[in-house]
Amino acid sequence: MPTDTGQDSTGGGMSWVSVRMRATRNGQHVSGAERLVPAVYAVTVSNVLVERARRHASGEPDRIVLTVDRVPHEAVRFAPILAARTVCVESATEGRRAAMERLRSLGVSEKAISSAMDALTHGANPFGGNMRGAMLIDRAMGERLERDHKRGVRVSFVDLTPEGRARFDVCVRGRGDVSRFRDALVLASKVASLPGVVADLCWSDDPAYVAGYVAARDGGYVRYPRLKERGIPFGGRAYFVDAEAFDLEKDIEYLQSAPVLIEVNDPSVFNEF
Ligand code: WAQ
Ligand code: MG
Repeated sequence: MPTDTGQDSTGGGMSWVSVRMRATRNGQHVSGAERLVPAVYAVTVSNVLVERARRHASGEPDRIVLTVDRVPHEAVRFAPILAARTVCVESATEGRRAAMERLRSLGVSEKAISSAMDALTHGANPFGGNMRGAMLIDRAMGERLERDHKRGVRVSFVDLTPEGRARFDVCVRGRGDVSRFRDALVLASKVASLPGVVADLCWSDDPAYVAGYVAARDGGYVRYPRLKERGIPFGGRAYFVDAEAFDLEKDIEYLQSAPVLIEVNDPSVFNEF
């Protein structure tokens, strides 16, 4: 997206907008997406998200809710994008073994790893099915720390900077549809910007999307092309935190509602993707 606003995107009095879209059919979630962009793009981006909701692979929604919030530039914070690399596993079994090994090396206990893997495998929602947000798990004791185990922690108010998005597009040109990878990398970069989070494990709940990742400030975003078998409708996210360093009140608030723009200052972050 060009920055032809006559203002530098890192400040200069520019205001921003958060645009969030959520589409449902018969009350069931169909798709959701969000952007954080200079206010002059509010209408353009709203159109893009509505169009996206209408063409979603899992069918046309009967309700699209668009939420547009103004975000003053003083409120916007910046965090670096995580470096991304792919570990070319050939099966879900091999992928999970590699992901578990990485989690161990990041200091996540066996107990915490197996409770997260188990929840993601069978649907992390205690009432059945998937959660809307992520589980928050004590990396040592393996206990769930968030209040609402059904919803979890939903990371929001995050996007690439306009310059970062342009650079991302150049780096991934010709690689097919990388939108899921991009959105996951952006979310993971916000999560990893918190010192109390030691690791982030995820795979999609989309039955056709079998890739997943383990992300951390330490070592970046490591993607595994296979973390589950095709056809499985369960997935989720687990944020492993250091209970001493993670402030339940303040850090959840940051994840859910602090506006954060992810910067791409070093283009070599995509070299191994
Ligand atoms: N914040 C926290 N958790 C979320 C959020 C969010 N904003 N969005 C989704 N989740 C949780 C929720 O439990 C979903 O069920 C689960 O994550 C999976 O969401 O190729 O597409 O949108 O490198 O299906 C990862 C691999 C793709 C990308 C992840 O997740 C790659 C994906 P989905
Ligand atoms: Mg999904």
